[in-house]
Amino acid sequence: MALLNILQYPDERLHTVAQPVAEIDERIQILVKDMFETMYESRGIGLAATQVDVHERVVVIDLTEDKSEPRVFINPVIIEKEGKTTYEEGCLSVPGIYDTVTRAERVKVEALDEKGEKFTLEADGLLAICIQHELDHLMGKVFVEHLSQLKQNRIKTKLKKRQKHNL
Ligand code: QAP
Ligand code: CO
Repeated sequence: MALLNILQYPDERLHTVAQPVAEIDERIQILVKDMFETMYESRGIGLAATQVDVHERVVVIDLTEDKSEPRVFINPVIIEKEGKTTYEEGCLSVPGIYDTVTRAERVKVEALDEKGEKFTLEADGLLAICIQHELDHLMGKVFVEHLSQLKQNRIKTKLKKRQKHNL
């Protein structure tokens, strides 16, 4: 297993649109394992392949404290959305920054699991928010892009300063 490097906003590679996974082979299974290890190590609840500079439609999510409910979404598509909800979101690619985003309250998602089996999931609550946040990453969108341009500029300046400082 291996820890992967997480791209930090405003890295332009976070705006890459991911391609569908063509075949769920050993390479994808290793990627999924490494993404879980990386997410758990940084105490996240969701990670998209885009964030580790792999531009294929792979997402991992585990909302639990004890790593007991790992969920894999390969080639996920949201097929239904309902309602509206707001949540104070964060992101492993935007460390230390949290702000309120409005999204659908419930989603129905179709995807493949790590064995290539197709499944459909109806989600609400935090899981629905996390699925939408991670699928945004696969489309090259970071949660701060739901905020005002003024807030985006402030966050960019803050993170660039911090990254320079840590060189
Ligand atoms: C996306 O976010 C998400 O700033 C997953 O210092 C967020 O795992 C979905 C994290 C909110 C739904 C609701 C962020 C860890 C983790 C940080 C994360 C940090 C350390 C964020
Ligand atoms: Co994120």
